[in-house]
Amino acid sequence: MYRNLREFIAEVEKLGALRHVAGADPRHELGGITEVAAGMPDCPALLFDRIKGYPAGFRVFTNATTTPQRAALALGIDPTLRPLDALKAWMGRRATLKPHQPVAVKHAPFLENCKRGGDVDLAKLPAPIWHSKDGGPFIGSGSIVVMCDPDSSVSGGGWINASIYRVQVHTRNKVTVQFDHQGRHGAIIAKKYWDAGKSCPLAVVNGPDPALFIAGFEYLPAGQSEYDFAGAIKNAPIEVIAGPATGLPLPAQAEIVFEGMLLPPQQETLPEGPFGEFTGYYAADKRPCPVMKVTAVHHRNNPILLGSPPMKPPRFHFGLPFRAASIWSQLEMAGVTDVAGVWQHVSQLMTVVALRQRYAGHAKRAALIAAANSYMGRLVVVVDEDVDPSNLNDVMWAVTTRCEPAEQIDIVREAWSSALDPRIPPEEKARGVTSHSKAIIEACRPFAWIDQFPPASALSQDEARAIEEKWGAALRG
Ligand SMILES: Cc1cc2nc3c(=O)[nH]c(=O)nc-3n(C[C@H](O)[C@H](O)[C@H](O)COP(=O)(O)O)c2cc1C
Ligand SMILES: [Mn+2]
Repeated sequence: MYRNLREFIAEVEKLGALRHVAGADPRHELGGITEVAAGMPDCPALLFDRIKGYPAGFRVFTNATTTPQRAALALGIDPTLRPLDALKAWMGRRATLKPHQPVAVKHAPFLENCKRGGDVDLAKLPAPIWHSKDGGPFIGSGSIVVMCDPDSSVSGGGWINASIYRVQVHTRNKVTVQFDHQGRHGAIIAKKYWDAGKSCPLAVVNGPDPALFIAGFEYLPAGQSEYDFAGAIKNAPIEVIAGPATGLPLPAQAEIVFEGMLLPPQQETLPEGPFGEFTGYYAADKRPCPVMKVTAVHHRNNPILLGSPPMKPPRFHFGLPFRAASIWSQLEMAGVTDVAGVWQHVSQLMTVVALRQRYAGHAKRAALIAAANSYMGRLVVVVDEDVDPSNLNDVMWAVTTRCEPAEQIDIVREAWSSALDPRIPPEEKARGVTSHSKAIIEACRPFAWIDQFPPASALSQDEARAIEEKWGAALRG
């Protein structure tokens, strides 16, 4: 498996999925190219070089894991599997992953170039302004923020949290780190330092390898390190080295690393954002945000920044809906049998569960569990097992032919959303409302007369696959 971002990029190139782009402007153009490419049927990964205003060799890599194929590659799962089979393979593996602790190494390529104190100048790095109305350049769109819980200690092998929070560049040595809510592990850890009247030591890892990028997105229990999860994905420990400024264990294979202090908000904040969001809107305004004073910057020669700007759906950071894999596994843990698949569409704003109904209420039971765990999603659909939940056309066929709206749509009120929800009315948002309602669409054949439901005329998925195997070559010509 790839050892770092560079080896991953080489694997992507071998699959024929990498495009090289020279001469793009980091102000709006680089983000625009990324968005257009993400909307193309093959959604290529992009390696930008000769970025306008920056020396050749300072590169930005985008659309890293945006297809099912590259998301599978990042997990070490066969990239030729059908997307639902790949997600199922991941769901099974995820449930049995054994945390793999990092291993300390003596050398880190990112120490090839180091600047400390007054020599720090973040303007030397190509941080793109991704979307036209963004409040500024964001170096951290796919970067990992590393902190150590003060109730443990770095030397004592304390809890290292390493997850993704966006990072905006403000001055030559100041960036902001944005927590969506106060329950984020980074927010909880920082507050412990601040409450003790201290700044919080932290590092921002730009250009992490994709296993860390995926781990940084997972909801892990407090106390569990994303490093251990990334190691488990790779079945090899993440190599770490103590940061020269903070002593924090930093991924030795990273491309660009900042170290510094997150200042107590009573001391300083800066207006952060706005930033184009994954829903395809700017639903959250500029707001005061914790400031990181950067005291050291390190980078490899010819560094590569991993960029993962949010984009209008269906474009999403990950081509396999990882949160759907968690819901699938939660359904199994809760004892819901016969789940054929779970998928999310519209950048995780719509969840679909497919199952073979065995008893009255089976489908609704699954739907309620899925709804409870669908972050910001207004739509949960349950379909029968013959419908491929990853195929939106198939799902809509079931919705339009098996669901009687007057009987099979339920609304759950005051459910889990966030301040990024574009549909919460302004006056409610101003009051701090972050909930919304969710529709559950039961697009299953009604269980009471399931045996009398008209049989489907189309081939089953297995029959279609058998035909494809036997006749596919003739059909493709
Ligand atoms: C590309 C990307 C950007 C993200 N940006 C943010 C962000 O700016 N703030 C935030 O709180 N969560 C963000 N998230 C979500 C968190 O990384 C994710 O929920 C993670 O599980 C939080 O980790 P924690 O449980 O250690 O706090 C982002 C996720 C991705 C994939
Ligand atoms: Mn965490």
